[in-house]
Amino acid sequence: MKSRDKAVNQMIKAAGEREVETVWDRYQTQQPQCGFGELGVCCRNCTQGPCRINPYGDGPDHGVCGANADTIVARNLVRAIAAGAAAHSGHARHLAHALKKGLAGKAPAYGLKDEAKLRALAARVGLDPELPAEELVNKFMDMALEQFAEGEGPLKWAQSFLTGGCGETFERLGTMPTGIDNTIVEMLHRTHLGVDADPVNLLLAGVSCAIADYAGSHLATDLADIMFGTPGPVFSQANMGVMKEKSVNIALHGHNPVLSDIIVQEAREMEEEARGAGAEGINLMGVCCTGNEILMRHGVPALTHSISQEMPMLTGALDAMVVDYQCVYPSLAGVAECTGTKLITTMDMAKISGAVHLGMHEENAAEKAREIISVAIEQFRARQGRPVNIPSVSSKVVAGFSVEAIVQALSKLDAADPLKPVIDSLAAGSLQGVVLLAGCNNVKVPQDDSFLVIARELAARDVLLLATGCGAGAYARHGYLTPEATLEYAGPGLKAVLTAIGEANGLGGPLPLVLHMGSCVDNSRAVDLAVAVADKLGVDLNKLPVVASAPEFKTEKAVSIGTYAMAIGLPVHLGVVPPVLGSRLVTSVLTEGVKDLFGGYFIVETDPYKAAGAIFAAIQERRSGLGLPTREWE
Ligand code: NFS
Ligand code: SF4
Repeated sequence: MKSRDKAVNQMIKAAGEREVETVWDRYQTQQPQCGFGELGVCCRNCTQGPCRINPYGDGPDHGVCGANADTIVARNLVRAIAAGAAAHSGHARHLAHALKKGLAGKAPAYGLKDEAKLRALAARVGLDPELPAEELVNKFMDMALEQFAEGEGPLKWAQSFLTGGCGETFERLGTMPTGIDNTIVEMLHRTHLGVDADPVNLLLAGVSCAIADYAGSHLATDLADIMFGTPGPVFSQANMGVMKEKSVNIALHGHNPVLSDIIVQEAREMEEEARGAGAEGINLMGVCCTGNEILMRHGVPALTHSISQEMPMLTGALDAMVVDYQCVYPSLAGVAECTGTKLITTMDMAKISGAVHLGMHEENAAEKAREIISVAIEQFRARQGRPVNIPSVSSKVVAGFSVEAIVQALSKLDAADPLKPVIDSLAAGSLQGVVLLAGCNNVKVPQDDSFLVIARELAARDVLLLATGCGAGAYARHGYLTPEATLEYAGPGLKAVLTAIGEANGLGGPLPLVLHMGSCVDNSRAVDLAVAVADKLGVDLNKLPVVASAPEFKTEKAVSIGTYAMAIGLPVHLGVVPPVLGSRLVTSVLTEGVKDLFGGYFIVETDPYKAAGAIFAAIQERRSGLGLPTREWE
């Protein structure tokens, strides 16, 4: 089985018929994959290599320079964390530049949209929230940009948004970053030939980089909210059935709302032009995290996610796929050529040969957005008369659960103390705990399977589920972001809690089984929620019955997120084995040693049923630590 998604399977069949190569075909041609790479024991950090260590003892146990398996595995892992942090913080930096230019009158598409969010954030980072808006936003932006440079003390965006206990732990262990960029750059330095060869020292630096990743992610979420609005509940749809044969179908793929949000705004103005070309209208849809951003803020339907990103083109009805950066497969160019879709790259730092490049800059965002939409309209004209094969598979979706939206919904139960109903339910055991399901799909796992199994197993046992990234996308495509899913899969305690909140908000039924909190940078939203609960209880995050899980993770960004989730004190389940098993030392530090230092730790389990059991056990351990009633796995 390649995917649990019916629409994806229909398109895999279509790909076979048309002899279009997909991610699953290429995975086959890569077999057998390199065992040294899988274990993390190969090094290419200098030209004396590549070196590899035989972990079974019947081959070299040192590289040419003398680095052993522990050093090599640790170095490879922490470089991945640095790359992830660079990606998330690059996304934040891009938004910061856009808003800064917008405020200076140089980029008319950008400005302050959500003043209430700005004021709330300002209070958190120590600015006077009562300042006039214009003065405040400028001060805020100066401070935001300072996060990238090396400062004197602890990184403000890490310290201000975590518990006091986290900050103290990071200071004590020397893992609190002083700036985002210098922390990432130092990792490249450390992992150069002949610098840091102490695996534990390297891993601690990896944690520091991951905390910088958290700060960068939080900043990305914050800036997107103040520029484009903080999400609130939206109703939409997901999966390839959202394509419309008679409309101009445009998929927006990548991560940064810096362009996609503007395209959503401009498309509203260009409906006439589309109708002039014989279309019924413009049909925007999202892929991956750019898709999550515009679903959360505008209710734009979610088309597909992660490993199935090639599939929508095979319908023959996709006129354009517009990409920004991250998680965009270069293979899209080849598929687009076969299916006639215009693949449009938009960032000068992320081009793909074979694609049309329309380089977007902050100054010309709206103009470029219109140019992009015009290309799609032309392609719509060109495809008339050709058959399409759109799977009639789609699900209802309720999304938009920012922390603000969740608190707002909870305030209908208790206006004075919105978190109280959740905390009371956790204490009483009608809610056992909270699990954040995050991360990618991975070609090594049948698409969505682990996400779905873990959610069903945990929901039935009264665990509250949050989701982000392509994980949230998986739940969207399978109908798990609906009240119906709550009625079908939730255990009695969870059902009662979600129903009470839903009814207090006039929904006439429960909240969805899984709450979609946004893209992968929006994991910071889930952390905010956990921090609010921890602060209210007066305990640290590493005491809460809260677990993170990345059942099908793939990217370096996901490695970085998993590491910060561990560092702030959460048990973190990984459903794909990370390339560390070549070092017993590194493996034991990550699964056990870190527990004493941070409270969080990694649970590696590829079987989703066993993983659900392990996650539930981690929740019970936390409950018992807090003196709360525990439950057996039944
Ligand atoms: Ni997250 Fe989002 Fe998806 Fe994975 Fe990629 S799109 S940022 S990294 S694949 S979840
Ligand atoms: Fe080999 Fe050391 Fe060079 Fe790595 S840094 S390739 S282990 S010699």
